[in-house]
Amino acid sequence: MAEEAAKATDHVETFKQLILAKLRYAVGKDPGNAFDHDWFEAVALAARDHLVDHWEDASLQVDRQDQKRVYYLSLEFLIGRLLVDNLSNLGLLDTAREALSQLGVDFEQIRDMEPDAALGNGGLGRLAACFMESMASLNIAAHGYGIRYEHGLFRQVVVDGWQQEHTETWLDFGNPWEFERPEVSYRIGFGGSVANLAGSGEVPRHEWLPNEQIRAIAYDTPVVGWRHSSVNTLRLWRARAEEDLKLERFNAGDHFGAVADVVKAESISRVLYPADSTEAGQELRLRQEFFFVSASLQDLIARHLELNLDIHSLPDRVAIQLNDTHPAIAVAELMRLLVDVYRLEWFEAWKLTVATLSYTNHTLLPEALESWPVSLMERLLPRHMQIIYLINAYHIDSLRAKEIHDFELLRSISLIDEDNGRRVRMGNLAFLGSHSINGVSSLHTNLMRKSVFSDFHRLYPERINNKTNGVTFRRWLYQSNPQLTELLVGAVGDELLDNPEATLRKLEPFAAKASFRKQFAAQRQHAKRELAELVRERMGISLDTQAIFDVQVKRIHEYKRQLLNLLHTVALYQAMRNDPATDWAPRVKIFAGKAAASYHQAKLIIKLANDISRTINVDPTLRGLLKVVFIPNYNVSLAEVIIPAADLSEQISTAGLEASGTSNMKFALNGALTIGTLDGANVEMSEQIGRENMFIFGMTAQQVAARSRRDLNMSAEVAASERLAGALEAIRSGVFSPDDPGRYVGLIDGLLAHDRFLVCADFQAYWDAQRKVDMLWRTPDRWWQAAVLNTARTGWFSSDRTIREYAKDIWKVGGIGD
Ligand code: 475
Repeated sequence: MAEEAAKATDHVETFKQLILAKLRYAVGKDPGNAFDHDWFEAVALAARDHLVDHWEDASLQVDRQDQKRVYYLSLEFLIGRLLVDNLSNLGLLDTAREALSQLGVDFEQIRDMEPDAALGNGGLGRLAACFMESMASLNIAAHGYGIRYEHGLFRQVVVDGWQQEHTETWLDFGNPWEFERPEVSYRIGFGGSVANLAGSGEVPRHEWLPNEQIRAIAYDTPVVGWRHSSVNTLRLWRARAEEDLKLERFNAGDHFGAVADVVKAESISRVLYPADSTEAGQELRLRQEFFFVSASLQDLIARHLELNLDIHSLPDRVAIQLNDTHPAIAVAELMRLLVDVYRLEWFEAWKLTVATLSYTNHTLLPEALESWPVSLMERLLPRHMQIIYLINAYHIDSLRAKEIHDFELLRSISLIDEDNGRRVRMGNLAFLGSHSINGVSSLHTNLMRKSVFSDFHRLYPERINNKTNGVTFRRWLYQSNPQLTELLVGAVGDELLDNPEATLRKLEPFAAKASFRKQFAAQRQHAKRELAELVRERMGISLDTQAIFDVQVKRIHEYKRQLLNLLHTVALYQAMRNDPATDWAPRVKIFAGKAAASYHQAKLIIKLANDISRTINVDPTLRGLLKVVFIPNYNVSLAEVIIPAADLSEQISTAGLEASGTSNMKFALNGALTIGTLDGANVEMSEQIGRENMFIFGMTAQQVAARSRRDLNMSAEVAASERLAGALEAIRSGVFSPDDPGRYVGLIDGLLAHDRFLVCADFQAYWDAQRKVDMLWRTPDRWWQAAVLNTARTGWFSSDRTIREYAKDIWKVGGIGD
């Protein structure tokens, strides 16, 4: 023990010296004049040195063992902060904390200096970040490929209850984690024409002659796994003009014209599209997609060939995962590279393409399905458009050869949609060009088979498979909730940290122990106080930490039904006022989330949450029984504070519409009870956790489908419920908007006339489930028993489990040393 302690002291001293050296020589400051941000940078750079050492070891190992590599192509990586993540996975968290404390610096304070890397909108982007961490932890040789957006997801500011979007500026103080690699750069073409060249014999050759060329420059961020098992690379591309300045034009006095090309080229990596679950549909978006796909494919093929490998062995050495259809143009670009550049014969190229690519679908919402006008594609990517036509024609030929002539079927699987002004369907392109197509929960995958891809599924029944999402426990338990982690380790042992999937189960018997439940509840109190402190500081609202913290945090979208939660809030408010004698359980309703800038209905829902909050929070007749807060600017860092503090997790989407959900898993892992519909991964959660330990309510996906075939006028549902009618009427008549009583008339009338997401239809079931929540809260023994069981039974939702399934079923890769 003494020896170990001496070693730890040694480490602290060494790390302290490293921090001081970074502060002095990399930041250019002395302890005497350093600001918090300077300290943050010094510590990050010190940690980065350690990353680099392991990084080199890892890449040497991969080369030596000729491992198959995984490439995860994603337009979004919603990373958040990296300091604690990196220190923790390096095993340096305590060392860094102690070193800083000896230097008189508060670790928590400098940790807050790091901006979130918000290069994503929501679930899809955060999943990519969890996967990167899991792949490193599992020793899988993987690269993430994406765009280094200069501006990530907008900063949400709430002014008078309305969302405003402000430019996000995460790079203002530089980014200590990344390495710019100016020598790793590729040309990306746009536009122009296609030359027909005489090929060998009968086979014509084609060459794309773009009329616009820009450059993609690589920026590498190391991604370290748990206990620095391995270090992978996230390679993000920045767009640059070929030439910084047109000198001739400048000299002729045209100062703006001289840099116009630069502005146009660099706009590609300027900003993340803020639409989530809606298709963006603009030329710049298609440019972003092609830009990062082309750079990534050129890069990975160059790496493959550098290892003296033949292009024909690509699928043996390389697996490329397409995160949704955003990178689906990869199908055509890989074909172009193989046929036009590497001169492979078409069908050989097609075989390699399909064997290399696989595609994950994240949503069935029709408004999210990507398609591009043929005219735009022809103008921007003329050779790719030809290739898409050819793929389509050969595919239809192959079906006809199998005696498949059904016109409707051929129409539905076509890559070209002829009904809406000729568009390229990116989902169909991704399906046809991939050997594996996966959904993200069991229900979602089954619905994929029955809906969007039903015809493809009939033709290729072996292609669609399920990979239920998961979350990384390192970030979403160990880092975000160290108090709970300590309690769990105390109960089931250290093994929890290395093998949580199996070890969490050992917690089950502790649910029956009163003393453990008490500690579990005490830990929650601690987390709730921290959140209450944040809310007080940021919003000046004080919260009762003895109340149920009832939380819905996610993108604002009608299908996620924040409106259902708000209707319950209003109904509860009215019930509490009308019936003060009832022993109501005290509640705090917590909302957070961003709305797409152009999504008016979602922005109105944010305003409504704020209007309700303003009215309810000051009503003295409630005696503090109910509070409502909408916390602005939801992001990864805020989630890390909110989730550990939740008692109740709201997962209430219209069944059949949430592909999986991932915050549902994070909440359950931290011991919150879920109130939710049988949607997405909630279904599998209820199988693992037990329905008796959740509050499941509402229509099933099947019932939703049946109800939606009738008209969606809700008069009957509303007439049947005085409570619902009362809540709707209060909102409609301006009780919460006295400054503008008509504000919600359209919203409520719309809901009554056409309730697309069945808010009214599910209201009564939701209300009843919420009363069960109150009842359980009144019997703390039972509540905390269920809470402990939630944590104990959520091990299966680790993204390590998900990634192992991808590795085995889709990528056919093992970890280093496996
Ligand atoms: C699902 N984003 C969740 C999560 O699988 C699921 C769409 C278009 C453009 C930009 N972003 C998007 C999504 O579709 C998205 O985030 N989907 C989400 O993926 C991970 O858990 O249910 O809604």
